[in-house]
This record gives sequence, structure tokens and C-alpha cells, in this order.
Amino acid sequence: MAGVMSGIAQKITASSSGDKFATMAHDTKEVSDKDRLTTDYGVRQGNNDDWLKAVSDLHTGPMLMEDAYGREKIMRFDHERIPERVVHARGSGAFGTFRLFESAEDVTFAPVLTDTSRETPVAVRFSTVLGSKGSADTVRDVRGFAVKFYTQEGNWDIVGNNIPVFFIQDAMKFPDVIHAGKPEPDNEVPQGQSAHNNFWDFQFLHPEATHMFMWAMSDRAIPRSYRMMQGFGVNTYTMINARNERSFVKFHFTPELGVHSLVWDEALKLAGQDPDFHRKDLWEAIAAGSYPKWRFGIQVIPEADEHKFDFDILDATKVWPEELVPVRYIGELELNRNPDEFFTQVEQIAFCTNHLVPGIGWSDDPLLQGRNFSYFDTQLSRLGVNWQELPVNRPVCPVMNFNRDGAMRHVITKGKANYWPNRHGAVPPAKPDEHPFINFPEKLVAIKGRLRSAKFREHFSQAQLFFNSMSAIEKQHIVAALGFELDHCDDPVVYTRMAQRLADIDLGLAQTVAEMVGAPVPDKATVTHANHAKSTTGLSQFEFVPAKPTIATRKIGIIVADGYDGVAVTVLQAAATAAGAIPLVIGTKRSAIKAADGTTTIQPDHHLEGMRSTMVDAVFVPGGAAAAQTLRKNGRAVHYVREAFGHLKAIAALGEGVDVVREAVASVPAVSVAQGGEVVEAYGVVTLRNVEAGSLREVVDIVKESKGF
Ligand code: HDE
Repeated sequence: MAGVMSGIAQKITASSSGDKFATMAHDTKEVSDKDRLTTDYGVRQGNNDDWLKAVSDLHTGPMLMEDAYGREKIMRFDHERIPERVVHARGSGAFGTFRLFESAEDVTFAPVLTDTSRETPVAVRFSTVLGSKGSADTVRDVRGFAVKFYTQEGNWDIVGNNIPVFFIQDAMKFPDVIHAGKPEPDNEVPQGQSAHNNFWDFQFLHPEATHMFMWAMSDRAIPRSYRMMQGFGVNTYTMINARNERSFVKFHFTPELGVHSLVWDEALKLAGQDPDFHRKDLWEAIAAGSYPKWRFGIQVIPEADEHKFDFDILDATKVWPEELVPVRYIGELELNRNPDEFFTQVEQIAFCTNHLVPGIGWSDDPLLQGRNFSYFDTQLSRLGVNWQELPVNRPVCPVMNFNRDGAMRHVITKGKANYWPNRHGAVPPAKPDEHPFINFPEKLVAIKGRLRSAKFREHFSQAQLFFNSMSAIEKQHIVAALGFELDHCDDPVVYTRMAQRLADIDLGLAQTVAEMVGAPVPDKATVTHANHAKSTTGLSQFEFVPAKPTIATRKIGIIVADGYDGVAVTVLQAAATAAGAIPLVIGTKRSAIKAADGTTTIQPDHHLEGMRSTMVDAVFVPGGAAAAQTLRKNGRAVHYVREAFGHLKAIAALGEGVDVVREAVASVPAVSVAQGGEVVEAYGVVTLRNVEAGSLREVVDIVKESKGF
């Protein structure tokens, strides 16, 4: 008995460190110049370049199988890959902290949501859904937003998305929706795209997908950055408070930087120009100390109100409109540490929707219930049965039970007891006052059957609500997205049916898209589905502009050629840096470029071919007669400005730079470029002809305001 108990005590001490990162540090190796190359079994090796061979002066003879080191090196390499995730294969991650600023003790007794003095370490993984591991970041797709909270009561995972609803209501449909979205089975085309027949065939055949495909066609599906998108738990969870009262809950993360998107043309180009656009953006911001933050909020419906809504609150194809159920912000998530090694900390991180801590529970949401089965199961094939012992998945609190053995078991548990109950009394289940997880004693009166309840059968009302709640520009983008996607469907059955389905959302929308894609133009909605014309708050992403506009972490491309106005560039660089932005000097070449004074030179960060306008958020063209002359004749420079304008980016120009901008965008209607020393802004274009360089700070402010950053 004493032996068993001391073993337990030892294990508990080893794993109960409050600092997750200290715990992980135990598994982290620093590479130092004192290290010498060894085999995996620790024996030093003196040659890492040549296989053992039988060699003479004349002849390099056969390689010898007896080279144990050579064999180990190649065999380890042969087995480096693990299966990629069946969905959400492409992603990146970071670590950080969750802080609570308001206790939610009225709804839960979970200390992570009641103890405002706590800081909970977190790991987050963002992802696309459809593409494989090496696919591009900026494709049109839903983004995964998965958060692991390493709480003192065990790991709590919110495995969410950046869109608050989903395509299907019942987990039984998941393989179908994913097969339909993934590359088609005969030719494995297309990669990471929903623009194909199978995807849209599925959408039509599943009216329940109508609300979600509208979100997927909106700007939400082409985010500017992982740091500028919302996160949603999507499914309905539950919480229990100390009085044993149960509520239904939805989780929200709202970014401090606001919600921003790319425009579609930009996203398409970036997929080729910089397939790691989002991965690099997250990494660079954290490395620069610009830590992304999200406010964490909950929507709460008391158990007694479950049936008071005209939709089922357990249906994951529905939002809880915020005027009915406001979001209550109670905490903050900050990401402040990049991984040290991608594979062990991002590829091997594994989430489970049923990883919930005492005080938080799941609901009968039929999508969530299926997910609760799927995630553990998928980790078995991806990582093996002992996946929860991997450093990034390991809880920070004591773990003790009689699950044993299996491939790659790491933990060594001393003692005789490996079953319960045992004669030693080792590892008893927690008593009620020791805060065990609670399976709420929910009362059920039901009929067993492959069924859904009545309110799950209405699919159009919230799709209409979403469309009606969009601003005019967001609606235009949805029309364009549908036009693009259905143009990629070459089966008339698919695009004709989809055009008719759109009429169930909005007749005008359906008619415009039908005409674009060559489908018969619908003349009416199915009578019961005509647009109800209602709208709500919290759906348009324009509602999430930050309270204080900021250009922090935004990239400003400063276009220079020989003879540029050196003073203007220096002042703009300083003003941009002071505002937390990243000024990038982009030259006609990356070799030194001479300023107008003939003596100063600048070494550009990039040249025009390498860092395209798609990769920056704003463009500045300084003055300087010779520079402007060169840039006006440089097709890439002209295209740079024109493309940035087409992508609705802020453009500022000074002195002779005004001519470069004016010429580049001259053919675009409705552009007004300033004359004289005035500051004029049209569609984000700011030009100043005869001003002191000192007033350039103003430009930075105007850029800020004009874009609503
Ligand atoms: Fe997932 N999902 N999912 N999903 N999901 C996976 O688990 C699944 C759903 C989401 O960064 C898999 O570890 C089913 C909704 C994210 O590691 C798998 C159903 C939402 C990630 C799986 C859904 C998500 C996954 C594949 C329908 C938003 C990436 C690899 C019932 C709330 C997590 C893995 C990461 C990953 C199953 C629907 C989000 C196969 C069965 C709804 C963010 O288990």
C-alpha cells in the first residue's frame, strides 16, 4: 500500500506544476554548441555524411547494411510523416494566456470562468477546412479556431470556427459534406476549393446548408488575417452553477483588431504569391510583440427558456440573434508565444469537443454529440492511443487513472494497483465535494428513432436574416462569390438548381447570379420561402471595427526609385513605426537607391517584383521628380498602384508621386486626386502636392481613418 501511494504522490508532483510552459520545458531541448551528434540511443557519431562502404583508391564499393547509424537515419526519415487531419489539415498555431475580467459564477462554477485572479495558459490552432496540409492559406473556406485551455481542473477545448453556424445539423452527415467539398474522387480536383460540382450539388440537396453556404460566400471566408477574425464555439454547450442550475451557452471570441477580409482577387493572387500568408502573418506579429487579442464572450439561455425561440437552440445551423440573446464579454484571450517546433506543438496538438471541465457540459445538439465521438477516434489513427501524453496535449493538473499501456506509453506509474476498486484503496473517484465532472441529470421523454425534432426542419429564415443584415458592399461580394463558384460548376443541373435555391433566400440575388452563370432566371421564390426582410445585429463584419482605429501591424509599401524624396520617406517611416505599422521600402531593385539629394541612399526591403501590392495594406508614393519619372514608365510600379486601388487599399502620394498615382488610376472612374496642397480622399486615396514633409504624420492618420482599420 505504501509503495502504491508513494508512487501516486510522485506522479502527482511531477505533473502538477501550475505553469504549463514550465511543464512543457521539461520536454524541450535547446540545441547548444556543446552538443555533439549522436544516434537516437545516445552514442556519438563522427561522420554524418558518408554511408559505411567498402572503398579502395580506385573504386567506391557497395554500401554496407551493417551501418547501423546510416540505417537509423534513413529509417527515421522514412517514417517522419503522420496522417494529416482528415479535415482542417492546413493550419498554424500559437500559445498564449486567457484572463477573466468578470466572473460568470451566476451560470457556472468552473473556476476558469469564475476566478478573475487566474491566468490560464492556452494553445490555439487556426486552420482551413478543405485543403490538404500543403495547400494555400487564402482560399475561400471556413477557418478553424480551436482553443485548448490548460486549466487547473483539466483541459478544456473549444474547437470552433470563424463562422457561427455549420452546413449540417446531424453528425451522421459529416462524411457526406466533407466528401462533397474535398477534391472529387476520380481526378482529385480541385484542391482546397468549394468551387466545384460536388460541393454545390450537396448544398442544393441539403436545404439545411443554406444558411451556412451564405456565410461561406461572404467575406468571412477570406479573412485578412487569423488575427482579424472572430471565433465561435458554433455548437450549443451547457453550464451548471453552484446552485445546480443549468443554462445553454454559446462561445464567442471577438478580435481587438476588428474583423477584416481580403477582397477575392487579392485572395486568389496571394494563394500563388504567398501561400503561407496567414501563417507568416501570425508568426511575424507575435515575434514582433504585437500580440493578437480577442474578447471572450458568452451567450446564455436559462434552461427554462429552451423552447421560447422560433428555432431550436440546439440546431447548429442557427445563430442566436444578438438582440434576443446578447453576448456578454467576460474575458480576454491573448496569443504571445510562437511554437518552438511546428510538428510537436502544432501538428501534434489534438482537440476534443468533449474535453470540458466541471461546471461546463455538452448539450443534446446532434452535431456536437457526434463530434464528441469523432475527435478522440481521429486522434487514435493520427497520433495513437497515448496521444494525451504528448507534451502539447498533456494537462497541467494531476492525471491519474487505470488506463494503461498501448503504443508509445511514456508515463511510468509505480505500484500494484491497475484496477478499481482495489484492496489498496488507490485512486478512488472524486467525492461530490472534490469537484468531479458532472453529467447533468437531464430528464428525457423520447422515442428512439433516426429523427430530428420539428423546429430542425426550417432552413431559410436565418439565411434570409443573414443576407438582409449585410451592408451593400458585403451583398455585392456575396453575389460575386456565388458567380465565381457556380461558374466553376460545369454541370447545368448543379448551377440551375442552385439559382433556384437562391430565390428562396432573395429573389434579386437569385436573378443576378442566375444571369451571371447562365442559369434560367427564377421569377419567384418558393412561396413559403419569400424573403421576410428582417435583419439583425452582429452579423455584418463592419460592426466589428475596433473602437479606436489602428494601423498597428499593417504593412505600408513605400515605392521608391532613384531620385526619391528622402525626407518624406524618413518621416513616413517614423510616423508609421510610431503608430505600430510596418513600413516596407519597395524599390525598383533591392540594391541601394539614391535619394533626390544625390548623397543619401536607401537599401530597400524588397523590390517591386518580389513584394507585390497584394502583400501590403497600404501604398505610399513619395515625391522626387526623377523617381516619379521612372515609376511612371515602370509597368510593374503602375500596376502596383492600380492593383492596390482595385483592392480598395489606402494609397497616399506626395509631390510628384501624385502624378504617378493619378496616371495609374486615371482610367478608373470617380477618382478625385488632390490639386495644390489640399488633402483629398477618395476611396482611400490621399494625395498632397505642395506640403512640408513634416505634415506627413497627417497622412498616417488619414489612412487610418479612411480604411476604418
Ligand atoms: Fe470538426 N473535426 N467535425 N468541426 N473540426 C476535426 O478532428 C467533425 C465541426 C473543427 O486544429 C477532426 O483532430 C465532425 C464543426 C476544427 O486540430 C475530426 C463534425 C466545427 C478542427 C472532426 C465536425 C468543427 C476540426 C479532424 C460534425 C466548428 C481542427 C482532425 C459532427 C465548431 C482542430 C481532428 C485542430 C477537426 C470531426 C464539425 C471545427 C475528424 C464529425 C461544426 C477547428 O475529428
